[in-house]
Amino acid sequence: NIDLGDIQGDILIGLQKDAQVFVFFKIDDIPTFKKKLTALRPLITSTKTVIDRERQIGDAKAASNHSRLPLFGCNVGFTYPGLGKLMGNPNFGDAAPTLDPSFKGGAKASAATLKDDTSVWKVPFTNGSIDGVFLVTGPGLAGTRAHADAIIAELDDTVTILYDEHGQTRPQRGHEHFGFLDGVSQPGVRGLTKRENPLDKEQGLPGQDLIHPGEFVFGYPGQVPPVAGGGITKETIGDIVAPPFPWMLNGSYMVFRRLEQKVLTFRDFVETEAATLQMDSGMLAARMVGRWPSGAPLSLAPLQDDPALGGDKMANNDFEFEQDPFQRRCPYAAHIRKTYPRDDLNDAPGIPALAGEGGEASVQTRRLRRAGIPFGPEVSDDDTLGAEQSRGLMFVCYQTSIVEQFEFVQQSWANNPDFVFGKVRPGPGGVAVHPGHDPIIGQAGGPRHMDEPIPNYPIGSKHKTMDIPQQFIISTAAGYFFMPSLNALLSGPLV
Ligand code: N7H
Repeated sequence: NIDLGDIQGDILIGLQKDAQVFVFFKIDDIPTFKKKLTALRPLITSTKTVIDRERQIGDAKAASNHSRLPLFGCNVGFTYPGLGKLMGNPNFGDAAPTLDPSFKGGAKASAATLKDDTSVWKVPFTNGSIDGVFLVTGPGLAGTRAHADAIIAELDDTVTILYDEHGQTRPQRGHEHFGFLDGVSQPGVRGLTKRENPLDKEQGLPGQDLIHPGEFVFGYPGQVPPVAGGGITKETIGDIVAPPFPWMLNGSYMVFRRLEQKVLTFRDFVETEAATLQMDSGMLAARMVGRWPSGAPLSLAPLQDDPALGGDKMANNDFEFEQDPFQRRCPYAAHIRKTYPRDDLNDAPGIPALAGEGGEASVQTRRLRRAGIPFGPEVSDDDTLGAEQSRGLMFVCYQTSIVEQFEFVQQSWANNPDFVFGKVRPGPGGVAVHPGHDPIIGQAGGPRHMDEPIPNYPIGSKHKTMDIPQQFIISTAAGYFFMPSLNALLSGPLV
């Protein structure tokens, strides 16, 4: 059984949010801060509370047709230096070999590997000064801001606020700034996510594979990576993912990234490139993402948007990629195929462990629970190409291994033009053409490319690789945090 009352609410389900204030702080007065933190604990929203609120919101919707109840949430996380302060030992992690090395090193230490340019990062994220973050959520900005202010006031000068920014759902609710519906696909959590078809033990919503909870919270069984010789499937139950320290039970690592989206640059690129390729610009953008703006997946709707499908949660995830071996429906490099290739690796050649079911078993060890929110103004007359206001996504994701989950997806998949492995086609002169970079989040520290922007009907008639000279998404801050259990905020070495 998952201890829902002990796990912070943003991790497995997500706090209810149309607004979110991110308060990054440094601890100045450690003993007093610890006392204040324990006093604030009743305000920390658990997963159980999130579930109760889902019910309340559902009831309110049914009764009066509006769902914006004044329900405010708060979660808290600490960086490695922050935990070191609470533990009274900056090197406490040396005692735990399984503590995630990237968490220990901090996001900036990983920047070069991930191809982040830290020269454009917000300063507090570059100098190791951030100890923790409060994630404060609510139905509207004013109330959420007031709730955040009240929490900060409680802390009573025991901290310095180093960075504070809010996110907000866009007028086109649920859509990110490029215009696509986000939050369509999340890994289901075995033992928590409702199975829509009670006879299907392996899926939540249709197509939503259930993942063992140890992938996202410490203290539960995890997924099993494949071994040569086979026998491991995506359903195989793994060992308990043990917390590196006992007080890390029911906790999770959180990756935060402030990702600026150059919306005009993206639109301009798509228009210009579509004209060159003599194709519809909406289709080109959809082929870069892997879904249409409505959320409809290209795998099910390859030629035009299908808003009914996009909005239908019983259908909009019900697909695999293996039925599309020539990337005619969805390019291998499309954002959703790169970041969650589903069964694509089942036929990866040359890697025996990945043969057959092993391929998908390996993919399921790389899943993320995403919980981001857009930030910044809508595009307006104040924006010009090359000089855009700052807007984008406050990206947040949860996992029990930053190295094997977030960083692996970003570095070994999105940034890696050879992934999806083995998915090559013969190019001019017999040279293999690889899938290319994830055109949305892939980073190369220079020009990128993506194969097959045009749907390939009839097969092979329109092979094309698209050059992408610029980035549309730029990381401007990042941090790695640990989100402790509610019990760890009440007793133990942190308090
Ligand atoms: Fe992505 N976008 O607008 O193009 N993402 N993403 N993402 N993303 C997804 O399925 C977007 C980012 C994943 O299960 C959708 O929910 C933007 C990072 C994963 O099929 C859209 C940014 C990472 C999935 C976007 C951004 C990921 C996913 C489709 C940054 C991890 C689920 C809607 C500004 C390294 C794939 C949906 C699946 C989906 C966009 C960032 C990962 C529209 C704008 C940094 C795993």
